[in-house]
Amino acid sequence: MSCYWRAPREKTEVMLILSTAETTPAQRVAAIIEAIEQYRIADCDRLVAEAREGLGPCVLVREVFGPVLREAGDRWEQGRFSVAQEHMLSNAVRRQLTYSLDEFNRLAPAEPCVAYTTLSGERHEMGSLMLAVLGASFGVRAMYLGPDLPVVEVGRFCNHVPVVAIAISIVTNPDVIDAADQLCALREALPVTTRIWLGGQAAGRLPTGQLPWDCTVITDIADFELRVTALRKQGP
Ligand code: B12
Repeated sequence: MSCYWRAPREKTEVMLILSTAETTPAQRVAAIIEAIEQYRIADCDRLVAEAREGLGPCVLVREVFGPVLREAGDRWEQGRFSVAQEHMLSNAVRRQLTYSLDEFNRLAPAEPCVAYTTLSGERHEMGSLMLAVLGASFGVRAMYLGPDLPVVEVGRFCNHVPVVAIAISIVTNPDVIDAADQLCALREALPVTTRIWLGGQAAGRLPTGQLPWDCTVITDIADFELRVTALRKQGP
């Protein structure tokens, strides 16, 4: 349990902020949103870090980081959060996810290895980073390449590093970023042995008939978990 006193903002206000093993994911989400609402950056950072320390990666991603990012993003779209507030959260979450990724990767063998990225024009990066953390937590080394990557660059990377699969996160409407064309070019740029995994909230809208032969659309995290677990058992 961690517990500390925050200096009161007004003479009458004394706030005890508690975070215990019993704090539910929904309470964590509400506390983080409240901290951002009031521009309490240090509290936001601390609450996000405590969520990572107190929860396993699946619950963390599905029940805290996913919902809190969506809530903050929706408020930003509605004009209720400023860009700076949205960035406060994204930065805090990104830092903690990167920390987790390093920790899990240190424990995972060098091979097999899966790379994670998004196509050119796709700036939504958090789903990809979260998936990399989940993959590494299942014991399969994760190379997070960052978002908005031209397929030529992805191909160049995979021709230097033995990557068994490249996981692509599709969030923006696939028509807008010509996802099918990019995926065909990606297939050409990759070694034949590298599989293409597709997922994310707009992956279901991909024109399946126009995709390269070996693209697999992974519809949920349970399916992803099965695939990375199979890779781990298979070994290098
Ligand atoms: C934050 C946000 C942004 C931020 C992104 C910041 C960042 N650094 O990532 C910014 C401000 C940049 C942004 C910009 C835009 N955004 Co935006 N954004 C969001 C928001 C609010 C949250 C997205 C997020 O981080 N989700 C959290 C993650 C964890 O969830 P996730 O991506 O679904 O990932 C999970 C799963 O899907 C899965 N997964 C993800 N990838 C993969 C891959 C594989 C292989 C597998 C198996 C699973 C998997 O695992 C993850 C963990 O569970 C959503 C709203 C929403 N309801 O989602 C809109 C949303 C995604 N954005 C939207 C839009 C339209 C835009 C803009 C076009 C807006 C504009 N007019 O400029 C631009 C486009 C930018 C671009 N070119 O990419 C739309 C997309 C609609 C569509 N499908 O076309 C949404 C849905 C908002 C809406 N209600 O309309 N956005």
